[in-house]
Amino acid sequence: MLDRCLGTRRVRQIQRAVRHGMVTFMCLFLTVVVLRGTIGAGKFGTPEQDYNEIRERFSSRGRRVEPHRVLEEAQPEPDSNQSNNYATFDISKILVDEGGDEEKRDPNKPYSLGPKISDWDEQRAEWLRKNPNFPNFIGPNKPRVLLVTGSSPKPCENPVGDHYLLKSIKNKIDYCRLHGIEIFYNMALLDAEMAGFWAKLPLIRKLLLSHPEVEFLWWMDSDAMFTDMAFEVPWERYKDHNFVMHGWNEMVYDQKNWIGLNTGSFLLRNTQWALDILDAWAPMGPKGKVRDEAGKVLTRELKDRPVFEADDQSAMVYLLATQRELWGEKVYLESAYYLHGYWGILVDRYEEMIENYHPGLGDHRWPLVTHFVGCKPCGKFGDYPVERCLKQMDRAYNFGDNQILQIYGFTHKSLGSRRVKRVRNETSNPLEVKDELGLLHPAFKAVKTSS
Ligand SMILES: [Mn+2]
Repeated sequence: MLDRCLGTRRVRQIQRAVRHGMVTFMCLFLTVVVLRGTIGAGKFGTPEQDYNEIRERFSSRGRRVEPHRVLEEAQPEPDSNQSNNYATFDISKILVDEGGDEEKRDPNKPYSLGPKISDWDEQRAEWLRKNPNFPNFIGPNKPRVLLVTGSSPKPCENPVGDHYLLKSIKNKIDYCRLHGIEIFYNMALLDAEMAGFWAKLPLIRKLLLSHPEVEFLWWMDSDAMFTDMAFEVPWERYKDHNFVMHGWNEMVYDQKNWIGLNTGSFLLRNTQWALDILDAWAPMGPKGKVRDEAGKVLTRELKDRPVFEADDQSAMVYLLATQRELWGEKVYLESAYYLHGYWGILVDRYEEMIENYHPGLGDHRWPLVTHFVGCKPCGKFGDYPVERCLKQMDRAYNFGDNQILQIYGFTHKSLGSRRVKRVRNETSNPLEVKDELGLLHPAFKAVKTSS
């Protein structure tokens, strides 16, 4: 049919051209295959080729250093969005703060932490009865405890703050692991109105209600660290109390001193009573006019309080001092050991403590907690010189960490040193080693078994 249309000679010409084209294509294909094998194929190469290429790129002594430098110089400056340098990257580029969608509360309505609950004790008792595998006591006189701490959802306002937060949570993890305590680290602001020192209130309520198996919630600030890893809280002492804070009755009830108690480290029993005191505590919290006006009342009514917006600690002193008959009976102000210990009076005495005493005492001889009140390690400005704060936080951390390291036969070279040294020789009978403080298998960590 083609013959009839184009003539025999023309057909033969076309056939010849097709054959030539196929030969040319085969040559091209073979050229590509050969080149691919000799000069490398970049992203499409074998893993080995890719590895060699990466190694050459990052090796300053590579065989192809000179040609590479020429190539790099010829390349245009990379877009700053594409830089591999973490040190110069502006973190604010990826921090997205979706604002504006918060529902505004009616400022005329009083603030509330949540729907009114008045039968929590019954609800919780029923739940515990139905869930025997989640007992609120994990041993005789050993309540199930949840330690709650946290920090801002944003990176710290100074370059080392997050490192100190890391040390602080590592310190708490160590204590909690040794003492069979669960831990919750919060980084979410659950209620924008309760930002700052008030953020713990909505969080605590939420956790109490979600975890009926938890008997005690232990709040601890991120600027507080455990310095006595061997001290077990005397739970038995609080069997008739719902709220334990470090403090003194006279300073709170008689003097109404704003530092008569501390809310940086406290124990709260999971009860209806706890929900009620949270409700009574919260109204001074909402930021803005409410918090500012409440601050004036607190400064006027409490002893030695500076002028500033309402804070949770002052509000608690005020609540207890003005409504002692309502709350006082179930509040235990502890001063026999440092559930909270002010760092200013402790950190310079660590060497003296090591010289004369031993962990497990929890009090002025070996404080359970060292709390860096006023240091603001994650902020821009604190109330004390930064150098003193950071240096002493390192010392407190190492003081506590030495008790962890001794379990494994090590210790920090000094309280100011990150470096460690061996204090025990290795042994071929590792299970016969008993650590000095008995922290490897302490009685207070033992869990009851259903036998
Ligand atoms: Mn604090």
